[in-house]
Amino acid sequence: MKKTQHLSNLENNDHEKVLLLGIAPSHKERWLTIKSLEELASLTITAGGKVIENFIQVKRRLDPATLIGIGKVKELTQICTIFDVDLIIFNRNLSAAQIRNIEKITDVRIIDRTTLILDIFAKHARTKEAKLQVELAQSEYRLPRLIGKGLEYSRLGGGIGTRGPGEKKLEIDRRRIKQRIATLKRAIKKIVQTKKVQRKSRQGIPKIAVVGYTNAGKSSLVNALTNADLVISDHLFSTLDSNTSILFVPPKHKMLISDTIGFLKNLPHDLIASFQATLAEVLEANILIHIVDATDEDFESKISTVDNVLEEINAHKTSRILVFNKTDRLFDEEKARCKRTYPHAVFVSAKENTGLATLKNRLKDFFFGSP
Ligand SMILES: Nc1nc2c(ncn2[C@@H]2O[C@H](COP(=O)(O)OP(=O)(O)OP(=O)(O)O)[C@@H](O)[C@H]2O)c(=O)[nH]1
Ligand SMILES: [Mg+2]
Repeated sequence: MKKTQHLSNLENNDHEKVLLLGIAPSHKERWLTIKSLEELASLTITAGGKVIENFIQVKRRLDPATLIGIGKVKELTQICTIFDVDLIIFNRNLSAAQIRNIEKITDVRIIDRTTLILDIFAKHARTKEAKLQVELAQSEYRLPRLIGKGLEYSRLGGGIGTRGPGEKKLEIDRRRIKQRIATLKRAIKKIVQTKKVQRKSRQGIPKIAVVGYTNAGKSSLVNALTNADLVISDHLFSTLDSNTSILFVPPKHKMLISDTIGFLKNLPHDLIASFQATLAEVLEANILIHIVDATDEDFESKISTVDNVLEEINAHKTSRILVFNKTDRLFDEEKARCKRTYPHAVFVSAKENTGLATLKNRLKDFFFGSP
């Protein structure tokens, strides 16, 4: 069996060969799975992998041991041999037992969608805030997935001879992770408190937070509006913490604008909860700029994903300005259609600095009323 290894740690083998696996509940819903595999492919590339093949299985009733059933896993094994696949990424979450069952047959390493996202987070975490939050998310994801041989056998009624060291070691691992989670939570709480004090000193200054799907152009917009020097890249989740900059709006207004972590479809609740320190900026904002990549053919579903996450973190009641970005890449008729559908939205290009004056005016009107 191949050893478990982080995708981002593969320095000598930059492009691990990856097969993506999606499960559709019916033929009718197959296109949704195709769409989500496209996103999984972007995530895989961001993590440093190379997508060799996609595998979609239509299955309504999942097999508890292997999800797709032993027959399909065997078929998968053949494909992996033909294409020399190093890693299979499932587009849904798997239990530790499921991973082991499938690995046993395929002899190829298996990871799930959340593990992939956490891997990218670990790769991109630069600040202390981001690093602590990512480690917390990883530990919380690992904890319920720690299953030792002893526990597995005793659950199956294996009895004598199956308990012992396996289970003991497992208990120690579990305790260690729990202790680490507590330490991380304490450290994050400290950051939250420090930030709270900082925010208090800025009381009275209007606060804006930029939210949106990952890669929509949040950091680019903040850079374009202010003179910040935030990291911009075509990779997903380039930003993992919040950065606050000062925004000057003529003639003499000063506001604070925060760039934040991007959202993604089907983010596990625990993972969102781990980013408490970063999301505090969103909760404290007087108004949110919800930025959308106008060139994304699937932007409507991404708008609703962002709406859902905002609801989940209890920020859905905050006022919001919808901003369509990357309009430099839209044809005139596409832009006109979008304007008809979203008459209250603002259309900008963070790259070419267009539409920014309109956005600033909207913010000014919100905070100070129209003249
Ligand atoms: N054509 C075009 N590209 C843009 C525009 N704004 C941003 N981009 C590109 O979109 C990609 C993502 O931009 P970022 O600003 O990093 O996006 P983000 O929302 O901060 O992304 P994450 O932090 O990774 O969630 C980069 O390749 C940018 O160059 C725009 O107005 N037009
Ligand atoms: Mg960013």
